[in-house]
Amino acid sequence: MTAGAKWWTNAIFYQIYPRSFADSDGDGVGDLGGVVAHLDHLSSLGVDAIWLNPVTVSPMADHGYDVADPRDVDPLFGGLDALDRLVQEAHARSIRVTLDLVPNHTSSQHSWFQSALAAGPGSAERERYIFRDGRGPAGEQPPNNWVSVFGGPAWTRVPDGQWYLHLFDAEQPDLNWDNPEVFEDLEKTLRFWLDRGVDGFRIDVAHGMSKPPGLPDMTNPDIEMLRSQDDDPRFNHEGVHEIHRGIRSVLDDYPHAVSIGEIWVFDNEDFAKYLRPDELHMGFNFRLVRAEFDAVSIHGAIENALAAASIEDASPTWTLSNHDVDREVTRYGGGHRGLARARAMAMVMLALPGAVFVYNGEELGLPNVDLPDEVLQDPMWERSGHTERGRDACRVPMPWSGSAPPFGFSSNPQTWLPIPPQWDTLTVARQKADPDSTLSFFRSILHLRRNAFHFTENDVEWLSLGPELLAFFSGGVLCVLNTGTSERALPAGTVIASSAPIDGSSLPPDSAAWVVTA
Ligand code: TEU
Repeated sequence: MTAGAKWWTNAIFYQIYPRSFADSDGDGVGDLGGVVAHLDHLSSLGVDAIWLNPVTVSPMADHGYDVADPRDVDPLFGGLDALDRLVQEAHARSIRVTLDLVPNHTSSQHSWFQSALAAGPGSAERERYIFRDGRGPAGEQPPNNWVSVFGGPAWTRVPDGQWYLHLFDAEQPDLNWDNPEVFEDLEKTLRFWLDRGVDGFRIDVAHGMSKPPGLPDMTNPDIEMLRSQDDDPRFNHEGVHEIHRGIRSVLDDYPHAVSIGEIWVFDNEDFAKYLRPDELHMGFNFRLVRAEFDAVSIHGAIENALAAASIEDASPTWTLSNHDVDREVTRYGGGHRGLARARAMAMVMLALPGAVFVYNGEELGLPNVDLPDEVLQDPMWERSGHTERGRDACRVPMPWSGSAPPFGFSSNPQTWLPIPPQWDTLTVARQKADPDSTLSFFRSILHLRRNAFHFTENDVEWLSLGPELLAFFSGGVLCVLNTGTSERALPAGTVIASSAPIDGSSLPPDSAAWVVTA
């Protein structure tokens, strides 16, 4: 680390989806006690920080992203005491804890929304959300044509005839960020957690919150679910930056704390605006998630992500998967080939300067799971009229040990999503004992990222080794990826790691190597 660099500059974050990590109380749903029980797993990976998906009080319509009380922990996850204990135990192992903050919307069960429903049109209570009269002679049409990210209209009508906006599920009404009370309450939430020793926040839908005056129609309401466009009026409105400045002014009172925005904005200049010195510390850049397994596509994603962060001299960020996208093993084709490519891409990601985010199960090489209709829980499934299966497939609980489900995840055989029996070969216990496993591979490359790379700048030096080869020097190490179909020669040097067995002089298809050339 350079002098004055913040702890997150080249940090390894490990994302925990709490429902799916480990269950300590036998209800079949993961909880914070489960996280504490498995902190050794995180220590052995050598992660610097945890990002916990929401654990605040919630009816769980969107598994915690519908927050009913932002300043308390849901009993399902063990309550506030369990979080305090996690923070303490993680800190004792030098692991930081960052929470998910959900400022765009609340749960419809939040006391504010319940009072807004009771108080009626024109009331101060309704001004905390986005209520409007409908269009058409009797107001029977929604106020505009916006669609929900999860499918269907973004408006729901209440019994007195008004409509309220929800960019996500109907149980997630959007807050009215033009109302100063909304920021005042968020400030309380930020200080509440930071005063308890939390190390920062991943900010949900950080490109949302602010809405354009008059709520103009979308030009493309037929947009795919979970997608938005840079000129989409639902997101990335200029007013969002004032909100981030407000958040930053609070975080600056806690210099140890980091903010990382979930920013689904692809124009580099627009993306960088979120990273100005008085806004977010870092922003998730999703180009690598969207890249094909193809040297040109990956090169473009890395170049753009580096360029976007460098506009404001921010740390770049890298992620291959999270709880909203298909697992990379599946995205890259599934089976042996998907796994080989996922391992190779992990080496590309871990060779890059900046913060990296590993999603729980990625270190085991977990694929998506084909789940039967009757177990699906993502609100997208219902809202899409059963045409989109949603994100459950990448949220299946972690297999820890044993030879049959629930694989030590829970004492309860009824886990919130079923774990496939085929995962007996993928458990942590089994992989730990096998030096050639994906887990052993991850441990070794994570360790090497910390010890063999010396990142001094947020840039890489590209090498041209031929088509279908991606090659770059970074932190003093050469990373080479072969996205072609034939074995290719490696430059001379010492191979310090490879994603597949290699003889030292050539690189098989679908694999990567780190080479020290000096
Ligand atoms: O995700 C936001 C989300 O759904 C994006 O994938 C979406 O495509 C984008 O906003 C469009 O620009 C976050 C959480 O990660 C997700 O799990 C939640 O369901 C969602 O917010 C609602 O809180």
